[in-house]
Amino acid sequence: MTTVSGNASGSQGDLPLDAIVIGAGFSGLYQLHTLRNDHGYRVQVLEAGDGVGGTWHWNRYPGARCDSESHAYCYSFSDSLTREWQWSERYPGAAEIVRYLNHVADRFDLRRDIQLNTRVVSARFDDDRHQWHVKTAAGDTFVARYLITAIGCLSSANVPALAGLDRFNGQWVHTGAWPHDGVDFSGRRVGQIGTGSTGIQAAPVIAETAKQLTVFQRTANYSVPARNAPLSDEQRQQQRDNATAVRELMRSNTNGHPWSINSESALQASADERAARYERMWTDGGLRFRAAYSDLGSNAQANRTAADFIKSKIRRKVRDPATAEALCNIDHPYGAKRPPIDTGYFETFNRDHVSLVDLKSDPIIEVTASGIRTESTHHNLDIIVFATGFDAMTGALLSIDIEGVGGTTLQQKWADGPCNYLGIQITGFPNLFTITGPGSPSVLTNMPVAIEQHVDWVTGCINHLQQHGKTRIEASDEAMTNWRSEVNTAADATLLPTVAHSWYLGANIPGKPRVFMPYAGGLGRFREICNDIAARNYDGFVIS
Ligand code: N01
Repeated sequence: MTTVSGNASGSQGDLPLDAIVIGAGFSGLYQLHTLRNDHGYRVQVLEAGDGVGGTWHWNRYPGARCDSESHAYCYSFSDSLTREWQWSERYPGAAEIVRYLNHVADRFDLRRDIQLNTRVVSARFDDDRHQWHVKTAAGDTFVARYLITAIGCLSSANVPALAGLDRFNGQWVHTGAWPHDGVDFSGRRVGQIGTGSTGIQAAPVIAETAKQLTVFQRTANYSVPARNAPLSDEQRQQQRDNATAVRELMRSNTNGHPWSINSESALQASADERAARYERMWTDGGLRFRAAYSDLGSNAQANRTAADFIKSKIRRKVRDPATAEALCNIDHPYGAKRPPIDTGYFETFNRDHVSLVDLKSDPIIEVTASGIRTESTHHNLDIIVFATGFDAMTGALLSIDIEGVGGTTLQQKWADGPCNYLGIQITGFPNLFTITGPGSPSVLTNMPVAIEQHVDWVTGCINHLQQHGKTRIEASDEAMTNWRSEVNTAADATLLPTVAHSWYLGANIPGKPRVFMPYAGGLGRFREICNDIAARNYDGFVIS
């Protein structure tokens, strides 16, 4: 066992590392860059994977592609990086994002402070010295003043506990931990469980080579065509020319995407106007369909107009009427669960070797040695693909044994669900910052924009402590309780909490406390709140 420590460039006297960052995805890379390159702190990044890339390092399933547009799904902190990097398609594929993040790691000389293949298993706060002691699976200990988790919101894979899975003689894989040497579907009978954003991306690509694909659907889902396409030189030039204006827009609007939400109500438009607008947005494709009217996210009646439009499109695409009805039997408002976008998802069900099993009417009983048995049928399978999502927002944090003041663990603190201040700090866990933690806008936004906001705020906070000779910051109980009600109030102004089975509420994980996790008040508003708190000497935090 080794203990690693070192001196910051004069910044913290004889203290060990200034900061330990867990994770080398979008958050971890930028946190390292800004703390070390911009401000001279000594930082160590610990990353479980054998490469940088975070989410995109692990999610290499067929069809893995970002739903945000490439010119927006990237860093904005460096103008020269923005000018240099050339995206190839409207939406970046997983491999291209991994290439981009590797480029960033090289471009900003980040690798020398990133230790790969290093899984953090525990972290303990030393209350006397105001330091975090972080242990890895290999038994090494790292010590630093600050601990920053940059471990992603969707990084703890959810494999449902299906009876008999251990007896299955074929291969099974989860999309969030995809084998890096790929999975060969050719000539194989594949069962895919899950029809969220991931499943909807994966099914059409798996169907291209599989002998047979059976999609097991528990909840039918909306999807709008992505309309992915290669970017022309002209489009790329236009994006570069507009980069500054688009960056300002993304930083100040609700969801961090490069568009504004139409300010008109769907209910004030005539039926013809609505149809024309939805048709236009459908043709343009992508997540911006949600921005067609101001009240789609907040008014059930307005939402139904968009939902009915999408269902009419699904019915037109899918030839078999029973399959079309099962795909349209959607039990929630459009956008109240994270809405996918797709490339040929519904059309895939017109292929002879692809079928849909509606688990609402024909639930899974067990996995057998040779497939999946539902109530009515045994489905013979060679490969099972779990596109069953994640223990979102808290799963990865709680998988590390984090011990705060007085030996209280994060598991104990969050036994009734996550509670923190601004998504970033938890009472009893001083000097711990959780980038895009529960209570932050994160998953309701275009992630890199939300990540940059959180990271910049943390860096500003650490600078503030440094400048004032302070070594400890902790959210107050009152601030944390108030933030919980702010998160609830913001959610209640939308249709998001009306869906009982969404992962936003933790409902996809048996036994997980039902707490609406992300902040739904919008990224622009969140940024103002965070800036205001910092300007008022970090109001709500106890600094010592
Ligand atoms: O996971 P999900 P995901 N038996 O939880 C089903 C982001 N993302 O990986 O709806 C049968 O959404 C479950 O059914 P139900 C994005 O934020 C981004 O698809 O719970 N089925 C559902 O159909 C997204 O929201 C990109 O009833 C079971 C599916 O599995 C988030 O990741 C691309 C089951 C899980 O859907 C997660 O998406 C992809 C069971 N026991 C994903 N358990 C980008 O482009 C679960 N299901 C950025």
